[in-house]
Amino acid sequence: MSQLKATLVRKIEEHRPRTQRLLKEFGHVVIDEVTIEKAIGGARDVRCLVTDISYLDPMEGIRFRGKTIEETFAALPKAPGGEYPTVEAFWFFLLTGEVPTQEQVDEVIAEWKERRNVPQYVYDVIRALPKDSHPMTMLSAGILAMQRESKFARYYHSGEYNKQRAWEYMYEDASDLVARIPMIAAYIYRYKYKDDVHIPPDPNLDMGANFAHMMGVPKPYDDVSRMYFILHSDHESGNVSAHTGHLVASALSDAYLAYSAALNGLAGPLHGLANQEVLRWIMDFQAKLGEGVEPTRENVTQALWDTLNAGQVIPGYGHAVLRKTDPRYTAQREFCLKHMPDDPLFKLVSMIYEVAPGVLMQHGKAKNPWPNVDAQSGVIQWHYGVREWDFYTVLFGVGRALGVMANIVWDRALGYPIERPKSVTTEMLEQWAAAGGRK
Ligand code: CMX
Repeated sequence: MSQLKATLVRKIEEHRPRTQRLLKEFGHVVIDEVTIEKAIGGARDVRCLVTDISYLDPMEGIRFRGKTIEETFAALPKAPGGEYPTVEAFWFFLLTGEVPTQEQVDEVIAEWKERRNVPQYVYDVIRALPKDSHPMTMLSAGILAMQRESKFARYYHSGEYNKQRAWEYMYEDASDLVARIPMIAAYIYRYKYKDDVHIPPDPNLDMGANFAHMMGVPKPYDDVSRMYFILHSDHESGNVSAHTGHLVASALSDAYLAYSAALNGLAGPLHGLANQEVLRWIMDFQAKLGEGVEPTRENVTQALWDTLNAGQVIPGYGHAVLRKTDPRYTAQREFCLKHMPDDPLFKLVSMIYEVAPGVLMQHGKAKNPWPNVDAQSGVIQWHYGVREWDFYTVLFGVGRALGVMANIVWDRALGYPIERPKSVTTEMLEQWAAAGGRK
């Protein structure tokens, strides 16, 4: 058994009694209330999901396994010659909550190389789509097609299915999926935008470096990829992609079914697609300014108001939980300040950051006027030559796989049941409103 799996076995055995005790002895304890506003308003803030993989504080931002982004980057072993940890080290940490040794990381790196082979029929499915299909559609279709490989589904139908052991098969699928998804993403990129010329994987590289290699983008894109995948991995359980993955897997659907569905949620413009929308907004803005006209605080302010007055959202700003600048934004901004401070697009993104919160506050609608992860991510890709911005959400999808997969492994380990919230009718709400509450 690998050291990762052995650690996971130990962690799961330690954890199971905690969940069982909470359910048996304290199941009746009230932890939240649901108002009419919350029921109509997308269950905002209702505490009804449980995960230990990450936690999002509205003011502080995300913590992975109890560590801030800074602490996570500092704690995990770095890639050789790189500034950032390997994705494999982060996967070990996300799954187990323990910081791996270099030896443990090397074992995961070797294991992912064994697991990463994508069957040809998956590529054939992608190629069967019209080439101008959105790359997120291609990614979701590729993951869905790969469902045939599911070890969990095979186990379920074997007649030997045992709830206690189900997580091990989910772990197998989850590990295969996280090792394969960068291969599929790089394939889509080269297929769609690089004349269908592909670069074979390099057996000497970790996941982030191999992804950069297969994309055909030189250093420091290896570190950019590591940073990007780690930052986008998880944002607790209630966001659309994480929640969709959890929901679909709760029906004992396997990891491929669950993640294809999660990707479809990520592809929405209010969620992951916002990163491509940020670039599109900036390009539209520059095109409207015309050649030779420099962006200024005044013309940026005007463009932001034009967007709001047209009834549209400012992409990359606002958040359902966060109430301050997203630390994932800040982490990427720090990367830009260090590696590309004079990039004109970065300067423009920084100018938008100076102006947009004030505009949104004056507009008075958004509860959070501050930037989220998507406001800053595209500019880094653009700088290193990945300028096909409709691809950016695919990169988000590769990272998000880590969080969703870690969560559904634990969902099975802790035996979480099928998810089934209760709905009510508008008439019921009206009756309870008149009565001052549901008696
Ligand atoms: N620009 C303009 N209006 C905004 C806004 C923005 N960036 N953010 C919120 N608002 C508006 C909402 O549309 C809503 O308007 P209505 O009352 O007319 O419906 C009002 O402000 C209140 O919304 P909220 O409670 O502040 O925000 P929500 O929790 O409903 O939605 C989010 C959160 C992220 C969908 C929203 O802020 C938004 O649309 N942002 C722009 C898109 C974006 O960047 N999404 C990426 C988020 C991160 C990620 O998932 O990747």
